[in-house]
Amino acid sequence: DEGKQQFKVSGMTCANCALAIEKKLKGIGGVHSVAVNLASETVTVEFDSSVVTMQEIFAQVQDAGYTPIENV
Ligand code: 9UX
Repeated sequence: DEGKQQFKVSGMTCANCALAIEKKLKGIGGVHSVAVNLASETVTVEFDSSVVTMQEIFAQVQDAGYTPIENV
């Protein structure tokens, strides 16, 4: 099933942060697209929810050193 979710990320303060999160999330199986908006500190992901969960995506954001805040 195709899922789409937008969430805020705390600690993402420069373009390299945004790129690091984008690369990290694009490396997850089942993630189809990642769009990071630095100005609004939001990330939008499209993913196959039968392959990967938001829980796993949040865990990967944290593993990259950032804090996923909440779904928006
Ligand atoms: Mo920029 Mo982000 O120097 O952790 S990469 S603040």
